[in-house]
Amino acid sequence: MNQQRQKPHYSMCQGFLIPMGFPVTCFESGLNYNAQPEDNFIVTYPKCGTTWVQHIVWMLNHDGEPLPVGKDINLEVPHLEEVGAEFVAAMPSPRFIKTHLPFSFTPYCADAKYIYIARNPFDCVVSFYYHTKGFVKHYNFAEGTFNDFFECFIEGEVDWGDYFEHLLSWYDHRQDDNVLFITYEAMKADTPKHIREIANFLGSSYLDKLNNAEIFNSILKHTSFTSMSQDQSRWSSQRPKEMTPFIRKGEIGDWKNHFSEDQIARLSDKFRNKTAGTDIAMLWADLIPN
Ligand code: PPS
Repeated sequence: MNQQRQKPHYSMCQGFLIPMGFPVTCFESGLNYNAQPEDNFIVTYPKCGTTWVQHIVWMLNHDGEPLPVGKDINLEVPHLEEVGAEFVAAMPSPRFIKTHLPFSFTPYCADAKYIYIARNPFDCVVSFYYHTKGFVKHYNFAEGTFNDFFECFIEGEVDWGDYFEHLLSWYDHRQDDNVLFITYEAMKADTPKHIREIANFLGSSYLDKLNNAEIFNSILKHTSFTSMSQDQSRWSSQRPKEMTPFIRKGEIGDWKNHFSEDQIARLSDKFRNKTAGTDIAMLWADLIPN
């Protein structure tokens, strides 16, 4: 019997679907934030490694101290579209700011820095599914299935829009001086190297901190999947306790436990079509189907 497909619920702002809990006025003002030369943006399509990098930069900025319980990473390294421009502008400089916006919508300043993290779309959609199911008051999708969500994702009918449009918009800028383009998978393969790369990109004062072995080891330890799995209210205070945790599996290839043959073929086709003429497939050469 054909069951009717469920869809997450969203609000709408400036052509974007947004989670229902996000004040539309904040989203709108976030788009108009006046980026400053000392701003550092962490930019991702949802579920591609944002929180991991938010915590790395927060710890770099706090001499290796982990984010204490009771604080919320999305206020410390605030999510621009959630808190709005006024909140971000009132922060002391240098600011560290999270955004999920595609390049053309991201507030731009030639002297600001942008760290972009990409993750393969197969694992991204699985992570995004659990996210959407879990934040009940944002999406009202607690009963939705992976099949339901997959259809929304492949049509680009999810919050922040189409995965591929987002990736392509930033991939075009991967060699800009003020952009650091990394992948979630590369970070997992060699985390110390990428923590160094992030620190180096932020500036010599951050890189110097890593010469202190205590600071470096503390950052490595407290930003590991195991450490970040603890005290998760730091990253997801609004997630009901009974739902799948926000820091969920942190694996490469979990998509194999969720996709049907047909879904593999359809997402692979979309991947091929959307990225034709680029070498994006090389980012995940051994990880995803041709
Ligand atoms: S969000 O909601 O867009 O900000 O989510 P985001 O932080 O981008 O992505 C969440 C996924 O990242 C995984 N994660 C990590 N993986 C490895 N190491 C560390 N330290 C880490 N921290 C977060 C998290 O588990 C989500 O992926 P899945 O596949 O769902 O586990």
